[in-house]
Amino acid sequence: MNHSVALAEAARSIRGSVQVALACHVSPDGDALGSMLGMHHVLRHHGIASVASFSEPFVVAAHYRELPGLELMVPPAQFPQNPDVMITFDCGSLARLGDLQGPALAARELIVIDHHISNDRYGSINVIDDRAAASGVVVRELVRTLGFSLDRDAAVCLYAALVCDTGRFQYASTTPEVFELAHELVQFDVPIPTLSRTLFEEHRFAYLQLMASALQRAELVAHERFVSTIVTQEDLAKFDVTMDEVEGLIDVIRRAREAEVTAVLKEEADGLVRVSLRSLGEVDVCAIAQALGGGGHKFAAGFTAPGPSEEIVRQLRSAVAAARRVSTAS
Ligand SMILES: [Mn+2]
Repeated sequence: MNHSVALAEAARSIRGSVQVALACHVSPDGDALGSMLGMHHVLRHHGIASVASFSEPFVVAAHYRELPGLELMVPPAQFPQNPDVMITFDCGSLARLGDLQGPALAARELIVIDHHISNDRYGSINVIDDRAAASGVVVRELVRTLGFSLDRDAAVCLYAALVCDTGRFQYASTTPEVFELAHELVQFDVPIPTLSRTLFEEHRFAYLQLMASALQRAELVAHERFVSTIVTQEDLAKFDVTMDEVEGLIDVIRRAREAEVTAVLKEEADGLVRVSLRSLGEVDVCAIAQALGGGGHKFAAGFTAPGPSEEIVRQLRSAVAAARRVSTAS
């Protein structure tokens, strides 16, 4: 099914539905929340009942608090068990739906809206554009295909999706089309300074101190062009910070000029380690993450693995070294 056929199929299915159930990936980021809530606003605005949620832990990180419609979401326990039409946003695999995998498997129609190259196409309709800068871009296309209009709240949500996944219009994904969409969205009274400050700039002082300690602990392997750090449960307790506040840490670590690949390892309470990876482009971190059970994009990917963290760092170092050997040989 090509992309425009998939869009048309998705639109047909949504129009014929009595209720649409929306879900995004666990521990949602700005694109996951923004693309899902953007669609939620549009559907409600056009008289289509919709319900939106994501898996436990059902907590939105504080820096997303300016996204309109957070209060319209329901906890996953209130999500329909057998949805007629379900749409997932920015979610590359069923597993990333967490508690909402059951409803996804039970849904009569499952529409997958995504831009991850690693997406395993688990839907009955897969609207996946790996060249799109954000899932929010795909949502804009779907809204257009539906013949629906954006409203102010939807525009703010899609703008948040776009700025988060392009790193504020700085990553390689920042194409002329991205600026065209941004141009369209900012016609809707988007609170740009407030969003910029809350999404990217502002942190609790306690987090800044945790960051200082994580930076001090960071290890650079200069000859492998690899830098990494670890955030432990002890750190969280010591500084009174929650793991969802730590999301932006990698954007500081990856500034190391000596590094091509950056890894941040977060030791979760259940003993699993959540790993985020970034690359400047020479190394395909999506391939590394996929080999370790995760996924993502060429420049930004992640996976979850049992610890200990030191062992994961060793695995990553050899994977990065192997990838660099391949890329320098070709
Ligand atoms: Mn995304």
